[in-house]
Amino acid sequence: MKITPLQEARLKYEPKLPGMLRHGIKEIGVKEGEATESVADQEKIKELFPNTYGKKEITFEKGENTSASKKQVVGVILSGGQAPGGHNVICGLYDALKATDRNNVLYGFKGGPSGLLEDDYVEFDDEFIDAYRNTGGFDIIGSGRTKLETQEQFAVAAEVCRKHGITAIVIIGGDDSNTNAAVLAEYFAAHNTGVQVIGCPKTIDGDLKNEDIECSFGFDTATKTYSELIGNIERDANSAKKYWHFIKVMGRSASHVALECALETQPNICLISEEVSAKKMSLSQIADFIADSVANRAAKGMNFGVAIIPEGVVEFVPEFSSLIKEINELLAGEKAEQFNVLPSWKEKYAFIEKGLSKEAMEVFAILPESIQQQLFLERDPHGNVQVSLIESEKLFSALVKAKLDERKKNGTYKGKFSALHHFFGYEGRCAFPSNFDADYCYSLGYNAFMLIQYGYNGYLSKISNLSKPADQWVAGGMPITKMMNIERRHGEDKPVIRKALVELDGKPFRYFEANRDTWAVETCYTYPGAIQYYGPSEVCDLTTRTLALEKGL
Ligand code: FBP
Repeated sequence: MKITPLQEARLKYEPKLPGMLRHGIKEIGVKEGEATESVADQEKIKELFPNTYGKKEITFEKGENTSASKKQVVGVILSGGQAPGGHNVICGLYDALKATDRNNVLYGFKGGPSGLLEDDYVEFDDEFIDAYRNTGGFDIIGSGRTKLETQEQFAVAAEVCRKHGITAIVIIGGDDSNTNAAVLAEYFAAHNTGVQVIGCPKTIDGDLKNEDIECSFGFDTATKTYSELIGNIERDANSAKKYWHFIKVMGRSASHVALECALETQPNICLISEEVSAKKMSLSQIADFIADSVANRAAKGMNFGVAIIPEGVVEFVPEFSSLIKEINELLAGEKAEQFNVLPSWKEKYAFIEKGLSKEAMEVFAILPESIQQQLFLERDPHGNVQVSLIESEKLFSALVKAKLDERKKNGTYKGKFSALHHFFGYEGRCAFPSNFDADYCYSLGYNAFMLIQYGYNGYLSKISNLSKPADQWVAGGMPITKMMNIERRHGEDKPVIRKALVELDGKPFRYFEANRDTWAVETCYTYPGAIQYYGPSEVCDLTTRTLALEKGL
């Protein structure tokens, strides 16, 4: 296969490990900390995880490796959406496993968790692994979104492990996948299978973080990739001076990605879903907020701008969520058929008008027709509206245009408004991992093997002190149950890892809030440029602004 010069150079890059993991494997000792408690609902979580609850936090340090020596056969799974650096988790895991004993074996289950259930796997060797070092993507074994959550699935997984003599499973995934890793770990312990489960925190969305996990991998590279593109667009906007760019960025629900991109590029507008929800903002209020920026800039002769829209924002607008609920009700069961056979949009609209409440209809009526149709025509297999498909960047630019037209009529606005639309999501999920993600991921994988070797089960691989140079990073593990609480999911109380939304009293948001009024009116764009892989450390090893601000830098 032909590879490019950058690919070739990246294959040779040597990821940096935390200082304490740089000694030979025989010199990695372990220090156990305090026993842990879950972040909430302690009694319930303890009852659900009798074998894995309350375990101790652990840290690795230079010292004698006191782990029992036994042959390790490890299976690894990539779960959920792609995130840059996933390959390096596997490379780090493989290197630590082989450095411990050449006879150890690493299997990769293909296509996500379903690979484990279907016993579909590859066995890694040096040549295989070497072709994927420091590369983006999950194509080494593929990923999938099958959830490992039922007792039947766990029994199948246990049988596959027994068949291959597997001693541990590493699950690389987000909050849901790691929640399921904890449940699987408990099952394996309760059934004396002898199989350990270790999780690794992955997702570009950045919503798997807490007092122990400073960030999920992939967030760094993805946000740097989007920020490069947004910066380029800002420069174009400031050159051409004729377009407002509405840019939707990925992040299923939390707005960490949007906020980080805003901190990197200082656009005129960035919506933060968590704020929209806290302030119970309506679509009309949001549109006015953006229109004010357009008008204020136009008054200064600047008929251009950049607005960042987080992917999940519409679900955080209370009146929009109510509308979605009513639409789902309106088309439940047989009613969907009655709706579908109506021959024209006019008749369908009449059906909708009759079925929705007055409040819901008011919201529906202000949506552009293309979005109205999207809500009714593109539905998931359960018949529900696919909110993630809504082109919110187009929705908001249309609402802003309507506001400006009104203002033109009453003489309060005289500027021009010409909008262009973009969606940045898949562009960032498989980028070459930044040095930060390459190092962090390799360390997570290497560290996961140390947790396995020391016999830990139901732990998340934890690398911390990430805002410092890698030699000062701290390696260890945290029981996944510590991060759990009980939440209502699909009508049932479930133990889950708490999803981290943007904290409105957190330092990243506070910084943004303190500056955004100026950014809304002036042109304060910053241009991060492309990720740099080679050169001075202050250019190549930069962490995200979010992490820096959270750490008080
Ligand atoms: P994970 O939570 O699995 O990491 O995936 C996150 C994400 O990239 C979201 O940002 C996005 O909304 C979603 O996946 C897209 O999913 P799909 O890959 O199925 O289109």
